[in-house]
Amino acid sequence: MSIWFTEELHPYYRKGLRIKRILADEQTQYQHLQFVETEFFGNAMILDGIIQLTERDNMGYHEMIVHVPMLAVGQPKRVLIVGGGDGGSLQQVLRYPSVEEAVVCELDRRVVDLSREHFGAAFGDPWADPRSKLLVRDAFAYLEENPGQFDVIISDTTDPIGMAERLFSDEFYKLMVHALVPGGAAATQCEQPFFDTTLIKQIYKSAKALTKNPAYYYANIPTYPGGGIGFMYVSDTPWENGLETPYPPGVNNYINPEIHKAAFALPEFFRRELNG
Ligand code: SPD
Repeated sequence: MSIWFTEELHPYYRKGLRIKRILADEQTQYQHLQFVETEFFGNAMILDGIIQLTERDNMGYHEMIVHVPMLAVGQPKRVLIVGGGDGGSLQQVLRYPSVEEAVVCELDRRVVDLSREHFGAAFGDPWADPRSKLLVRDAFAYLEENPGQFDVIISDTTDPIGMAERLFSDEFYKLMVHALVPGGAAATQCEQPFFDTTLIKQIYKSAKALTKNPAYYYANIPTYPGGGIGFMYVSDTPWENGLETPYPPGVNNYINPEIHKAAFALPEFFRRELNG
C-alpha cells in the first residue's frame, strides 16, 4: 500500500511525497507539526501541511541561506537566526570558527525538541555547542531590543501565511537592517519567482531602500514548490565579496564557487520584473 502526502501551498499546484510512516503528529500552541519518514527524501518536517525540510535535499536551502551572507561578511562573530528551530541553519553557522555567539529566535519550542529527535542524523546536535543560544520568543521584539548587534542575520522562516506573514513585511526588513552592524549582511527565505513574483518585487524594493547592495538568488530544492526557493541578500556589502572568502571547515554538499555565483543569475522574465 502507498501512502502519499500531498502539499497544496498554492490552490493551483500540488506535489506529493510517498511516506513510509508518521513519526510525530501534534498540534502545538502555534501550528500543526508533523514529522514523517519518506520513501526517498528521508525524514521530513511538515508545518500546517507545508514541507519545511527533508534530510535529503535541505542542504541546498541551509548552505545557501547561511554561507552567502557569512562569506560576504568574512569573519562574522555574532549571528542571529530568526526561526530556524530545526537546527539546519545553526549547524552551518557553527562551522565558522569566528562565530562567538549564534542566537536562534524560534517561537515554537516543539519544533526544536522534535527536530533534535528526528534530524539528529542530519544535523547532529548543534544546540549542544556552547556558542548556541536558543530564545523561545518572537523575533520582532528581539530585533527592536538589539540594534546594531549582529554581523549576520538569517531569516529562516515558513511561508508568509498566518503568524509568519509579518516576517515578510517592510517593517521586519527595517528592523533586521537596523539590528545589523555596519557592513553586516542578512539573507532571508524569499519564496519562488514563478509563484511569488509580486511579493518578491515588494521585498526587493524595501531591501533597495534600506541597503546599497541587495540581490535575489536561488537554489534547487526538489521538495519545495517549483523545485526550488529563493533568498534575498540584504546588505551594503556586495555579495561578490564572499566569492573570495575560503569556506569554513566541514563538508559542503551544495555550495561551491560556481553555484555561489550562478545562484544570482536570474531568468529574464523575473529579472525584468525585479528591475522594471
Ligand atoms: N514552501 C516551503 C518553504 C519552507 C521554508 N522554511 C524552511 C525551513 C528550513 N529550516
